Amino acid sequence: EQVDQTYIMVKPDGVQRGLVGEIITRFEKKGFKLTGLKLFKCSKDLAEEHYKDLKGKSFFPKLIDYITSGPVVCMAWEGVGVVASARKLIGSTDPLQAEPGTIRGDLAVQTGRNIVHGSDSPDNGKREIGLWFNEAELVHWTPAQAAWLRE
Ligand code: DAT
Ligand code: MG
Repeated sequence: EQVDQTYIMVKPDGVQRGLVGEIITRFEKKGFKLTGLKLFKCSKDLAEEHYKDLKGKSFFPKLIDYITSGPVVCMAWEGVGVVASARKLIGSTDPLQAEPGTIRGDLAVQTGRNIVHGSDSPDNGKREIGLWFNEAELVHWTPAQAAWLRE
């Protein structure tokens, strides 16, 4: 099977609210592999490149202000089906519509403060990991539990 990568980011509100550990735990417990992790303050240029598909939307300037307003936690996660599964774990863009049990469904109330980002396709996962990480910051390793997660 195809092993994919996804870029997950705890947004500034998630960091300020002390939810970093909780969010990392959801992906760890599911059984995906962490391959990159850092606390980071991003530039306006990087935020605009990351969200370039949304350039022109009325909320774009506010979105860029929000993402650059404080530190974020950048993560790369790897696994079979990780992109779609991470989107399910995260829940709908509007936290009020997100199902209970999802990160946004459990921990957030507004689209403009939805605490976490997840790539929407395997291609965007690769693109975004390339934007936010240097190759030297990514770690290729075999978790000890691998044989107990997949047959
Ligand atoms: P997602 O983060 O669920 O992939 P998206 O890619 O459509 O959602 O949008 C990126 C972010 O932009 C989203 O997390 C919050 C913000 N956003 C999206 N739609 C918005 C809207 N209608 N009003 C305000 N912010 C919005
Ligand atoms: Mg998106």
